[in-house]
Parts: sequence; C-alpha cells; structure tokens
Amino acid sequence: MSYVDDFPHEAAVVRATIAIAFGAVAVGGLFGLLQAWFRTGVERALFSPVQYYSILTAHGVLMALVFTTFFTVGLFTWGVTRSLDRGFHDRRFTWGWVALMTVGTVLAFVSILGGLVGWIPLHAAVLYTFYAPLEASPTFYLGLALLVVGSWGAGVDYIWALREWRAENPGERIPLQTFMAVSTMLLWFICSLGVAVEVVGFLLPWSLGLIPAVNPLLTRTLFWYFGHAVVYFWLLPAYFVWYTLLPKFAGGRLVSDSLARVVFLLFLLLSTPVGIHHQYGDPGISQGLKFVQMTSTYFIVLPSLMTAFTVVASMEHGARQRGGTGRFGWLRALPWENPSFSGCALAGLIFAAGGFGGMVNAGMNVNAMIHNTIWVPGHFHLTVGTATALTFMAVTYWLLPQITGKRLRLRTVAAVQPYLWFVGMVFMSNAMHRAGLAGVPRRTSIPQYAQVVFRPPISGMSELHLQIALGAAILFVSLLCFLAVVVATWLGARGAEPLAVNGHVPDALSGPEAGPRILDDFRVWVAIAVVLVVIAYSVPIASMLQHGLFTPGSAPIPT
Ligand code: HEM
Ligand SMILES: [Cu+2]
Repeated sequence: MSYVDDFPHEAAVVRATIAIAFGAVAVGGLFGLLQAWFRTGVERALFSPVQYYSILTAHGVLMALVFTTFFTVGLFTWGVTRSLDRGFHDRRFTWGWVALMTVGTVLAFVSILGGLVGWIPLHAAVLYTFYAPLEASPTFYLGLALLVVGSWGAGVDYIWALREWRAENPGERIPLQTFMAVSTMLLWFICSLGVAVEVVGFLLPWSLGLIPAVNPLLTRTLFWYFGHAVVYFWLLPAYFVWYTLLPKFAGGRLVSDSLARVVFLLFLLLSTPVGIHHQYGDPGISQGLKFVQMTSTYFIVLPSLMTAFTVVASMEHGARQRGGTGRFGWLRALPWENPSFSGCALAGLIFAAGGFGGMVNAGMNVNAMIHNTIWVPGHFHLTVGTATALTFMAVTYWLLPQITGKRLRLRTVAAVQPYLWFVGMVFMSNAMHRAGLAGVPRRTSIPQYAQVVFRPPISGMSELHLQIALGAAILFVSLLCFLAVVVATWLGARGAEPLAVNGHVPDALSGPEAGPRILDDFRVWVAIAVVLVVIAYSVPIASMLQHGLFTPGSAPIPT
C-alpha cells in the first residue's frame, strides 16, 4: 500500500500544493533565465530595462516565497500524517488554508504582472523584499498577507493532528518527522508575525492612502526580523529530508534522533534574534546592537555544522551497508545514479560552499565589501536556490509516485537532472560571487555606469558575464528536465504494476529514548524563543518609535 491509498484526502492536498509550487518554479525559472541574459547583455530585446524590475520581482516572489512555502506545506502534510499515521481533523479547514494561500498568490502575481501587461491596472515592482519607500498596489500586499495567513493554517493542522495523536498515545515520544514539521512551523509563526505587522499595520494602509507615510527604518526592521528567520523556514524542510530520508536513499539509517531534535530546537531559538545582521548598512541602528546580533549570528553556524556531521555520518553508514570500504572509498558505494540521493547529496555539498560565503556576509566589516553586490544573489542561489530547491526536486522523485500512485517516468532524464543543476549553479554562482567582489551591483538591469570600470582580480568581466549566462542556461535546461519528469509521471496511467518505491522511513540507530523528554516539550522552547526575541528587539524598536509610529526618518545615530 502506498500513501495515496492510506490517505487519499491528504495525498490530494499534497498534490495540490506541490503542483502550485512547480507552476511557480516553471515561470520563475524562465524569468531567472531572462534576467540573467538581460543583465549580461545576451538578450535585451524582449522587455525594457524598467520592466526588468517586474520580472525580477516575479522571480524572487515566485521562487523564494511561493515555491518554497507551497512545497513545504505539502511535504510536511505528508510527513506529519505519515509519521502520526492519522489524517487531518477537518477537510474544510485544510482546503480553506490551501485556498487562502492560492488566492493570495494569484493576487500578488497578477499585481506584479501589471508591470508587464498594459491592461492590468496594478503595479508591484517592489522586489520580493517589498520595503518602503517602494510602493505597490494594495492587492500585492493583500496577496502576500493571505499567503502567509494561509500557511499558518497548515501549521495549525499539524499541531491539531499532533494533539489528537498525543491524547491517544500518552507518554510516547513525538515521531521525528512530526517533531521537525511542528518546530519549523513554530519558528514560522514567531517570525512571520513581524512581516504580518509590517504588511497589515503599515504597507497595506499606506498603499490604500489611509496613512500618509511609513517609517522605512521601522518597517525594514520588521521585515528583517522575519527575513532572516525565513531562510531557516526554507532550509529546515531540506534538513527534514536530509535527516529522515537521505540516510534511507543512501541505504542506511540516521545516526541519532535526539541530535536531530536538538538541531531543530536550536534553530527555533536562534533564528529570530539575529535579523539585524541584514541591516549593517542601515543608519539609525547603533553599532553596538549590530555587533551583538553579529555575535549571535555566528552561533547559528553550530546547528548547521552538527547537521553536516550527522548527515555525512548517516551517508557513510548507508555506504558501508552497501559494501563500501576504505577511508574515502565508501563514497563510491553510494547510489549516485539515484536522483533522490544524488540531488540531496549535491545540494548538501553546495550548501557547504554557501555556508562559507554566509560567514562573510555575517561579518560586519567584510559585509561592507559585498553588500548589495551580485555576490549576494550568488550566495543565496547556493542556499535557497540549491540546498532547498534541489533537495525539493530530489525528494519529489521519491514522493511523487506515493502521492499519485503512479510510477516515475523518464528515469534517465531524472538521473541526469541534479548533475545539470549542480554544474549550472557552479558556473552561475561562482561568477556572481566574483563579479560581486569586483563591485558589480545586484538588482540592476544594466549594470554599467559611465566612468566606472569593474576590474575583477583575475580574468575580466566578459568572462564572468559569459559564465553567468551559460550557467543560467544550464540551470534552465535542468529545470525543464525536472518538469518533464513530473508532467510525464503525473499524466502517466495508474497501472496495476507495483510502484517500485518503498515508502517505509527507517528509524534512527539511536532513537528518541536516548535523549531527554524535555526536548518534546514545545511550550518550554517557544517561551525561551519569545524571551530571546524580546531581548534582541525591544531596544531598537523602542528607539525607532521615539518619533512616532508613522514618521519617516531615523533616530539620532548613536556615536
Ligand atoms: C533557472 C534557475 C535560476 C536562474 C537562471 C536565476 C537567475 C537569477 C539572477 C540572474 C538573479 C539576479 C538578478 C539581479 O540581481 O539583478 C536572481 C535573483 C534571485 N533569485 Fe534566482 N535564478 C534561478 C533560480 C532560483 C531559485 C531556485 C531560487 C529560490 C528558490 C531563486 C531565488 C532568487 C531570489 C530570491 C533573487 C533575488 C531577487 C531580488 O533581488 O529581488 N532563484 N536569480
Ligand atoms: Cu540572515
């Protein structure tokens, strides 16, 4: 029996959400290619330099907000119901949040399209960070608010199912996948409150003309309170896959269940009180506060290093089960031809590189060198653009048959796809990093200025442009391969043949009993997380409010 037979209703929910996620990635990927070619001068005839910013907004919103959120709620719906072995309580409630998220996405997307299509009287070329003073049509903000509120519904569904399960299984440890999904959603509740206040309290009334102005510093701070933690909302679903499924793809088992729980809790605690590291360049926030948040930022490296250690150890365990030997020889025994495995493993490898760059971004002093340059997109195409996106594609090859009851088609195409993504990303991202070091700005349709010559230390700009354009093309081909496999599988007949995937998720070598019970007490962890947020944010927010709630301008800069 596969998941779709056990949980036909939840399987339909997963299918709906991931179908929207893939629709977003298809359009977003095309726009990614177009903007890469526009910036590098390969193709500039299709739209104007001004329309570039609508394309870029669509790319950022569809990829970083829509694709990630929709895929995550689908993945977690599968993980929670499978690991608790029970369906959701109320179908109307579940479809209600799916509908809210969908309506919100359509509203936001149509608003952005207004910048490209003359007869849509809306505009939203405000980029996916949508800060003031850039202003969009109210429909854009409304759409984003619905997307976020809808996703809260998903979290409510997981916690609801967990409570019902607990009532029936008193004293038992929470199954690991549910533990991970719920702790991620708790993080999401805590952090998205900031963006909800920003949008509903400030940007939406401002765009409706109800309030005359907003305070850009305050709203940016609310945004980044959300904006750093959101990167863990993107990353933790990938960790969910690396911890609970990658060991299985490798032929082994996770080493330690408790360690995985500790890692997720560390993210719950440490993700939010560091958002000011995105505002090193903002005036009106004291250097001392920036320094404190920089220090906390470096603590966040810890759970990721713990993840690297356990995941690699689990892979080695798998390889040795498959007959691998030697200090490094076991690497050859891994199933590199299986795209679910190779996609996750390559995503992890790329994430390690992204992590190193992230430490550069996090340093107050070196940050000044790369701030707002194309280095930054170079960095996050390694993290969210690969660690998350490629992991999602990889797990799809394994999950899709279970939620559709259909066999995976175009297997050879699937086997090649992760390698194509890897190669394309190495070209594009490496060149973006290097161009950023030479000072090339991000978010710029034609990054050329009179009297400014960008001089990379080695080679020249034309070579870097070529690598960005070529990498983007390879990435786009890889994306087409992925979509072809998905569409072919989905359209395939549901035959009588068995699925050829085994939906069983093995337990860890060292189970949850090895760790203390308090790990499962979310109330304690949420309380500590809230205290940390209050400590980190009360001082800066209070000083920003000194001059009134809606007054633009910043507090005096402490010297
Ligand atoms: C086909 C693959 C992709 C290509 C060719 C591509 C290309 C690009 C380029 C060239 C930029 C920089 C534009 C500029 O700063 O002027 C960019 C920005 C961005 N990309 Fe991608 N990308 C791809 C996939 C992804 C994925 C998978 C994600 C996330 C899941 C992603 C998220 C973003 C975000 C958030 C931005 C920043 C937008 C902004 O600055 O407002 N991209 N992309
Ligand atoms: Cu950050």
